[in-house]
Amino acid sequence: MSGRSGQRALGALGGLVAGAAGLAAGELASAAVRREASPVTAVGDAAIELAPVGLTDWAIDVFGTNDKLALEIGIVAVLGLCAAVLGALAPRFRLIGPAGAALFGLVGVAAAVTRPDAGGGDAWPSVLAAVAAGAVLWVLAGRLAESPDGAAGDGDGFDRRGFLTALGAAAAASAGAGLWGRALHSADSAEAAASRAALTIPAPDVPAAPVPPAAELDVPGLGPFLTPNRLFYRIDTALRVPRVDATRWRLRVSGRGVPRPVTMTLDQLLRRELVERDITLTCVSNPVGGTLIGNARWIGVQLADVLREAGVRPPSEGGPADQLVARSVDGMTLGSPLETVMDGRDALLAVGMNGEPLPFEHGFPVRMVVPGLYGYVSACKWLQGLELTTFDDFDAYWVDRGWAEQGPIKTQSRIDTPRPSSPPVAGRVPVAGVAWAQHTGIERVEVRVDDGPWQEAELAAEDTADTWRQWRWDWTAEPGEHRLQVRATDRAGRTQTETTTGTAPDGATGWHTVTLEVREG
Ligand SMILES: Nc1nc2c(c(=O)[nH]1)N[C@H]1C(S)=C(S)[C@@H](COP(=O)(O)O)O[C@H]1N2
Ligand SMILES: [Mo]
Repeated sequence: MSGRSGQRALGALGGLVAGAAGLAAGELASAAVRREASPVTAVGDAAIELAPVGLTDWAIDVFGTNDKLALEIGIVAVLGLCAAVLGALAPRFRLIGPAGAALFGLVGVAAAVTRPDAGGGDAWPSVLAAVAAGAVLWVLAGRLAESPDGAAGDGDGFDRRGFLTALGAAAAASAGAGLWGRALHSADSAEAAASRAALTIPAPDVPAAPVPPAAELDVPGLGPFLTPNRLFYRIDTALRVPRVDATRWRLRVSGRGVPRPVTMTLDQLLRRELVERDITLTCVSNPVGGTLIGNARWIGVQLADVLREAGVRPPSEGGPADQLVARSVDGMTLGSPLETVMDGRDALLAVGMNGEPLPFEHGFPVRMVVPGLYGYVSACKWLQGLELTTFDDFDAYWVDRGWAEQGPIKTQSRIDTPRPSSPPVAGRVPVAGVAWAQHTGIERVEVRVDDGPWQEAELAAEDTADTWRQWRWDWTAEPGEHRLQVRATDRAGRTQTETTTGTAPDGATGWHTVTLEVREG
């Protein structure tokens, strides 16, 4: 290796270590401030917020629930690449290290202080990260540049041994600081975990009837009627799942037409009448045939009761507000039509999900669930505030990004089996899936093969109108390629339209279509 290229390679290595030092300093400092103020998290959160809807939808499609991990890896990779380039140039242009670090620091600061839930100290982790990275790069570059022509006696024209010693020291210090920061973060989240472990949700005052056994069909390939929590889809913008300490949680109800604003603790919430309800939650980003839907047994408090106590009246009773904005601890806002959440349906402030406190991923300690509304206009996780306002005065997060103000769930159906990945053998093939029209109920499901006549499927027993419904239809399948389609009709008499639309702005339409090859028997 010639002296020059050796120097550049070592410089790049130095750049990487300087970058790592910056990340470690940011991690450690954010433990003292707020873990969401860590530069990578802040920049990631900002990227999610600024990304056009098409891009986030694409990311959900490609990476699914790993979309956030992909984003973090992407950010660290870009950072690493830039750090290596800066490091390679630094021995010859000493100022480039501190200048580059300052630039990245500024990006971090800008991202951190513009988070909706930013606190006063949120700029510090990025500032300290930049100082650490800039300083390490300055020192390392100095070792590479210092000795003119073989002064260190190793023939490379620079102080290789001095450089490697400093590099090792910087790497060790970064690893130490990074691990220390991680340990502090996990101590914080241990408090939240302890508060969850200590929480016993009282038995509901109004239990749900048991799920009728006939609501669940015994067809291989058909999922369970109640979706276990670990299989429940997860959609949110949180790069780090908020871990709220339940003992410190408060809910505030305030805003227009709230004569008696309320603040309550979790204990106070749990002392109210608890109801148990089965409700199927659906994401507006669920494509036709998609999996962003799940059905759970929730325990919670009737939201309308809490609102009434605060003196809230819906528009039909002359109340001045028509929008209920739910705000989460991470600054997310979701806006629901007030008339809908107060129309007598089981709009819940939920604390329990399938027999346990809400998992952190699903909104611990309290979230909203409203049957019949897509999650983005109703299902606020990590809830901390309910603000009464009007749709004219306030656009919630997703509405600001082009999604519809109103998000009633569209009647839909899905074929779960057979699927092209496990093609069936000719003969009698059970075709089965789910259909949903929350708060209206499913009236009929029909299946057709190769554009033939629609055939009525057998419906499983209904649990409630707020839950999905399984269905099956027995197909005498001939070998060869075939196309299966399904459509549902709800109890309001609406049959799913054939017209295919994407998920934006208010939910996908069209018939789920499965094309597969039936094998010879
Ligand atoms: N705080 C917060 N709540 C949120 C979201 C979010 O990004 N942040 N996403 C909403 C969306 S779009 C959906 S579909 C549901 C998903 O709930 P789940 O992740 O428990 O399935 O949560 C809703 N509540
Ligand atoms: Mo969603």
